[in-house]
Amino acid sequence: MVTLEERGVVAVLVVDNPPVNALSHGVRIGLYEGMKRIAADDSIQAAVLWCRGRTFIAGADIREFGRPREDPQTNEIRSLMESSKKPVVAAIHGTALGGGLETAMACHYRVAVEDARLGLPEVKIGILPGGGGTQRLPRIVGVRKALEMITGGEPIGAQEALENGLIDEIVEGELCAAAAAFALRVVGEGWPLKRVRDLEDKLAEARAEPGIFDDHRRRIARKTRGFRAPENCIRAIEAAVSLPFEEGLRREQELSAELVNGEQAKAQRYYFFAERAAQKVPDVPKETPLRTIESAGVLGAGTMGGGIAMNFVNAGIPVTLVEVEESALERGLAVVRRNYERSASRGRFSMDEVERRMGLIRGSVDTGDFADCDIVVEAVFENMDLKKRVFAGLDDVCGDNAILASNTSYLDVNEIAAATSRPEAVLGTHFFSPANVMKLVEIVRGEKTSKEVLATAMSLAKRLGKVPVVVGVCNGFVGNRMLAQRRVQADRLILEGALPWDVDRVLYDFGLPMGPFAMSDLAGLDIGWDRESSAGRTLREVLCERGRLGQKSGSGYYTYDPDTRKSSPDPEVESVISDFAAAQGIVRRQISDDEILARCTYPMINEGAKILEEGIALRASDIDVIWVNGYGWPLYRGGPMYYADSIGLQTVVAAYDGFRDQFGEGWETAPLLRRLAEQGRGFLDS
Ligand code: T1G
Ligand code: NAD
Repeated sequence: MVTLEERGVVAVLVVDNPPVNALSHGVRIGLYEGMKRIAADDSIQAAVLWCRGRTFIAGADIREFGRPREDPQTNEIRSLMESSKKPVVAAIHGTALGGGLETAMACHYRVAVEDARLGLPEVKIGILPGGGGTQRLPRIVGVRKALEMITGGEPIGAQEALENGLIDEIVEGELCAAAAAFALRVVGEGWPLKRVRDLEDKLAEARAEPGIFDDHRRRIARKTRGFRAPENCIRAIEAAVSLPFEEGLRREQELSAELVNGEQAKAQRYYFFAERAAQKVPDVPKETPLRTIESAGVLGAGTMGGGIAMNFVNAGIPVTLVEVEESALERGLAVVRRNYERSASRGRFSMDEVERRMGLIRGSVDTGDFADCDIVVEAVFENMDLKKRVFAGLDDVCGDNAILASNTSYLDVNEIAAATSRPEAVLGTHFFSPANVMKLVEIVRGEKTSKEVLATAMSLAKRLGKVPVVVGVCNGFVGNRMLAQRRVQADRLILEGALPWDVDRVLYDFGLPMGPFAMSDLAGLDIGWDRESSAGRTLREVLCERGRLGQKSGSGYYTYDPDTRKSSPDPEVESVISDFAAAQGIVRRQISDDEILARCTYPMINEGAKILEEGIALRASDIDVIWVNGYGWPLYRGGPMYYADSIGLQTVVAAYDGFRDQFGEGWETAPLLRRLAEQGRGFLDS
């Protein structure tokens, strides 16, 4: 996995461990022995660390986690490099991540190609950079930048790395040769061997700013709620500032050990591979030819259409956005513009960039303008007759090779496809709201959707920076179908005795971004509500009749402060609920938090089992990817199916049986769930 190639007096350590040159055991042995040889061989004056294939070392081998790591350890290798008497230069292309960047930081110099990316993403898999990263990065880029990079986990580009001192030069031409030339310059001009461990000035700056860590804690509190790793990352960086290097390294090890074998890291590691597995469709091979997508169309410029158009624009794909009439088009375009202007005002890009992006959108009220689009995504009202009509129209105006996609949330994609002469080119692309932000896209595969069209949609979604997951046709697909089960229970719980804020609190504390009632208030209680036919049949109807339409009307399940928009529980809602329950003959009782959690999550798990049995989802882990990306299921709990396995399917089934005895109908377990529980198995090992 590692060879030593000599280029005159420069020895090149060549790592070749596809696909991402991870620091597997063989690589560690090769690097260790290579460094020993370099030290011993008098004809060698400098060394370059360079990787074959598509990337520099992308980190530790995640597959080796969870068992003891065999010697040599990477820290020993890094120590050999850093203390080498001959200069060592890292030559970076692709991504230098995690243990890869940590190794590069143990080199004396780093050079990179223009499009290289560098980062410490460990926090995303629930751990911290345990190879000296928390000690070396702040010494190079400063504490503030290191905090941001290590607790955020996002890589930075070569240009930014250069500005922050993380690399010494951006090189052009053949990387390995350029790095060897750089190493010769170091030797020839007698440059000092920069040992990162000895750098002090950036740490001194931070010592003069004692509030720096707590500021950062406050800044990331909302985003990292419930996660353990970010706090340990911060503590390790604090140690870099307050302790000598070797002691800092030991502290990093302790803080790392607290995380590595913990439940969160296990769940997040599982999720890392789940997301990658979701990109594979068993009967659609990697070699499936793709259709070319150079231009897109979006029909409907409402809530979803505008956001979907932004996704294309952000990826540099020109969009034709069509509405029924000018006024609706103008409204839609104004929302898009406002979103971009907000990003610009936050410093994400310039006002010129706003204009450039807006310039990629051609607004129109004529579907004839879709004629040259390679794909059209429909986002009109959720109504089957309307969808069939517009698809028949799209079929007429679009080119023979165009893909026709629907953003429907619930409707039968096969029926929509049948309205066209090209059902093989029709599928669902179910984006989530806000469409320009949420990563999930359920790719709904119709009975007749061709493999080529499916593969093209998957690849396109990735190009848009999304996480696509293939699902089959059924009411609500995977995500919304499971959500509906939770909704049924949430609505019952508040009649039986819980209050909306109890249910929301339990789910929030579980780690979800908000509970079902806060969510209703946000979306509006009047979706699908009709004043004319409303007759107080459901609690929601009663609230709407009282003008409580949700956040937009200042009250819904909660009451909202007109200035701060902060929500608070409302006695009126409490009395509406108890009156409504009384009218239905329901005697309210005390309901525990445990019951709330079980009744909200277990029916989702049960529905997930049905979805698997019906083949609507290809694998249990796909369901988890959907819930993490589309609904904010806490990553550190892996997803609902992983969660089910972690509490044990027998526990779920026993609770279900209990609820069936208590409530009767509606509590039948899915056969797959019962079968696996009886066999003592989980969804993920089935
Ligand atoms: N270990 C093992 N396998 C890995 C891997 C890794 N680190 N990274 C990727 N793979 C596999 C992946 O499962 C997939 O396999 C294939 O490589 C291609 O990946 C001490 C302890 C590098 C940006 O977290 O972010 O260092 O599905 O589809 O989109 O501090 O992979 O084909 O069988 O994602 O081009 C820190 C994780 C480790 C980097 C490439 N490093 N990787 O993206 O391809 S912890 C990471 C990525 C650490 C030290 C600690 C991305 C990528 P298969 P892919 P890609
Ligand atoms: P919306 O009401 O905000 O927008 C729909 C737009 O379509 C309106 O601007 C309307 O003028 C336009 N329209 C209607 N008929 C048209 C036609 N024949 N030609 C051109 N434009 C037409 O609706 P939305 O929330 O954006 O939902 C659109 C679709 O996305 C629906 O199928 C919905 O189920 C789905 N969806 C919505 C959400 C969400 O949270 N809002 C999430 C996922 C999916």
